Amino acid sequence: MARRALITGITGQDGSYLAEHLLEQGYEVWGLARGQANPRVSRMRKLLADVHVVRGDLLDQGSLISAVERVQPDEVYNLGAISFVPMSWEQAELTAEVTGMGVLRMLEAIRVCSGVSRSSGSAGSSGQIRFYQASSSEMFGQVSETPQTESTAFHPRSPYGVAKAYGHFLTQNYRESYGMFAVSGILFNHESPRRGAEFVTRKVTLGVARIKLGLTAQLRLGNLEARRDWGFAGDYVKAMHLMLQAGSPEDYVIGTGRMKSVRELVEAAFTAAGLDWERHVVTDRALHRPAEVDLLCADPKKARAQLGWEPRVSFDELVAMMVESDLRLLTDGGDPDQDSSWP
Ligand code: NDP
Ligand code: GDR
Repeated sequence: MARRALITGITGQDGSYLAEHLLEQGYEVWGLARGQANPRVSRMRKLLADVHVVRGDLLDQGSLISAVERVQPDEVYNLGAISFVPMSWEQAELTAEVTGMGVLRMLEAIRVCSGVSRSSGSAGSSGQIRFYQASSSEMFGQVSETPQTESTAFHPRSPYGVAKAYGHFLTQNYRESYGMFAVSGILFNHESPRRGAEFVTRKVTLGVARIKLGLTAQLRLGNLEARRDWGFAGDYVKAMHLMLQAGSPEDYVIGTGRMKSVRELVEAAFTAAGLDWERHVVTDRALHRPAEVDLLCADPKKARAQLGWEPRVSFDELVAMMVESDLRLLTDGGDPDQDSSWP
């Protein structure tokens, strides 16, 4: 019988790549979708016709229990979150509820449905549901060492980072308290043509495409000096799957081990379209964050050694892929804020 996976955050960037990857592996894939008329759910249904949809919300404990009861998954991937860091200052409480407490609700749904009792603290005979939590390099925040490994201390710099740290420790705690197969992937920034337009990579590649096509002349950005370890989302979802196939439940850092600044990202994207960035980019203090994460760089040695995982797409290939995709999208008259932003 096909293995069954339940993915929260199915309408997001990673949800789509993970669903495609699991379908290729022969899984029956279920996506948890929220809202009564969520346009992102219709978009997802069009592109991922083989994914089954179950209704639920990370804010609603009962809905998660019902979803797990209905789907009876072998594996649960918790990708649902408020994931845009600036929004986490504006809606700090909601971020704590969805990105932090949502992890508790999902773990509780699994615990209850697998018959794991609080007192015995061990998995019931109904079989073990394996759980993946989407942890983030934002938990490192103000870094104490570079590159960052699985044992680097956390010093989150945003309500988002704090909420992710809660989910991370809770996942560890459910593993230790109940013997659950619950793991966290500490993933560094990963991007793709399906990245939301609010994140800096996509904002830049869409800006480049608009300037190239004469739709605008200027791109307004915040801090150009921040440095990140950027990889391709399609590579990273494979690591999520590998973590749940491992012999024992452990956490892993996933990234490329290479760091670039926002300035270098901008240069690469404008150059890919034959443009001079200095003629078009303006910086705006209003786009700086109350507390910035200056640099992040992964040490993915453990994932390479234990999972055999390697990133395949280089930074330059990623930027070229995104610029090309956005040029095609806008040339074809697509609206990046609507359904057509997905190739
Ligand atoms: P996206 O922002 O693209 O997707 C977020 C998903 O969360 C959407 O499907 C959204 O659904 C869903 N969601 C939001 N609120 C709720 C809720 N109340 N209940 C259920 N689902 C909800 O994120 P990514 O795909 O980029 O990232 C996936 C996960 O990985 C996130 O948890 C993110 O924080 C984490 N992460 C991402 C990294 C990256 O670089 N991309 C790096 C490290 C971690 P809806 O359509 O209904 O809004
Ligand atoms: P990040 O991604 O906060 O790292 O979180 P984002 O692309 O938003 O920012 C990266 C860096 O770019 C700087 N920056 C700008 N950012 C945005 N969005 N818009 C701008 O105009 C701009 N100008 C400069 C930022 O200050 C920052 O330093 C992403 C999300 O996917 C999280 O969910 C995930 O956990 C982390 O990556 C790892």
